[in-house]
Amino acid sequence: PRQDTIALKHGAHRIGNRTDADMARWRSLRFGQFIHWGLYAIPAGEWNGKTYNGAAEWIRSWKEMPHEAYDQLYKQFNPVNFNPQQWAAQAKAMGAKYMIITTKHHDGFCLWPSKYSKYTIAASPWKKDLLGPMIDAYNKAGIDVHLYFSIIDWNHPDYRASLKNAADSAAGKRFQVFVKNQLAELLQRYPTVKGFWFDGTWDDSWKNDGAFSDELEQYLQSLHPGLVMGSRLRADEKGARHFDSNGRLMGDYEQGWERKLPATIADVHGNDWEAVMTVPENQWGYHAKWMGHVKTVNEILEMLVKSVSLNGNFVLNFGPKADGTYRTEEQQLAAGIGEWMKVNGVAVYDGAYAGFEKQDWGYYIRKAGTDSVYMVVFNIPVSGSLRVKLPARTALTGVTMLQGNTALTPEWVGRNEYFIHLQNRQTASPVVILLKTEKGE
Ligand code: JFZ
Repeated sequence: PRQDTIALKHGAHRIGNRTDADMARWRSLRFGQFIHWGLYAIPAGEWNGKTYNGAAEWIRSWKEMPHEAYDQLYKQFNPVNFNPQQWAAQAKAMGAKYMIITTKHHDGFCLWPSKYSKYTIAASPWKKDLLGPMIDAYNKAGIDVHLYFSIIDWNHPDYRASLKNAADSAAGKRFQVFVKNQLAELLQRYPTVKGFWFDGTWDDSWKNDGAFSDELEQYLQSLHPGLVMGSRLRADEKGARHFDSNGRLMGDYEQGWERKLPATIADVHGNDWEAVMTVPENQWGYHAKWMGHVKTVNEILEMLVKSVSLNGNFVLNFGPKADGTYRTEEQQLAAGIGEWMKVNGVAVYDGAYAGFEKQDWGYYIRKAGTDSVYMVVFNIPVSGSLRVKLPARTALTGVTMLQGNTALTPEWVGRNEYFIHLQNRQTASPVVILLKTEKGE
């Protein structure tokens, strides 16, 4: 193993991926649903007849919208059509195995009745807890729940982006106590949660106190052993984020893949990782007017499959409306993904990097720890023939297309190379082919 050159107290505390059962479970789920839901769903990207071109959940920071106006929105938050069972059923039908919910975004509004803040769902016309029923419904549907929590809090009087004087430092200390209290409260109220998804950790006040985020991570682990927390939480004592000053990953998985994916297995350095993706270019919360390109079912499936083929998890974001319903585009997308997953999801769950030479037709995924490798074909070549190059001393013993459970006869080309002929097969969605292979001498 490589020698670390810099002595760190608050750097990585583990080399290599976690090997415990809680982490193995998270890793096996592979497909998650992100939900951004909060007060920003009310303006929905519009204020005074003008459209905000930025991300809807950031509208409070738009110069056109006065903070005072935004900070009164909680008086209108009343999701009368909120049906957590329906939300969970939709996620389950899509094939998601875990869900991440914004308990509190940068605006500071809490979806649970926190006793440490007045700016919560309890103060809204809805009055009742939203998180509890949501977590219950998802858990009942067999879906794990993780909690998104923003460190940036635009509503809290003690939040500072940077600490410039003694008064700021005192506020910063009070804010740290507040954060610790809220997180402990969440774990105590919702003991089935599997992890935290931290965000808003890029300000100097946070980056420059690596000792605190390190202590916080250990505190949360002590309250709730097994919790999964990504690399976005911590900084080391030199202010390095995600990777410490020796280049080692902090936290349980690499959490920097935001609206982008690694290109090759070399890009993930052997670490667990997760990508989060928006449906339009960059909207997390509900925006009434999606602008620009909106991703299709096949595009999302390709991102999911590519992620799993590179040992990662993939999380697709939804931004429900203020009344608790989903826009039609998201409903249709979820249904379309689910239709494919019903037949082909077996290639995704518990999937891993296969170790086969990548071909242009798509991606290989290995069912972790087995000899089963799936080909997920996105590009059928003009010839109709898919090249399969097995590793040395490996024989191909079976080829089955999942759709229709059709056995295919491969053509042996030479050495460990084969062709699988799809001829001029037409397909509207990715084709999955299960390869059975055997290691020889
Ligand atoms: C953050 C939030 O500001 C945003 O509203 C949303 O919640 C998203 C999931 O997270 O945005 C980020 C965070 C990190 C990066 C980019 C946008 N990043 O690491 O490139």
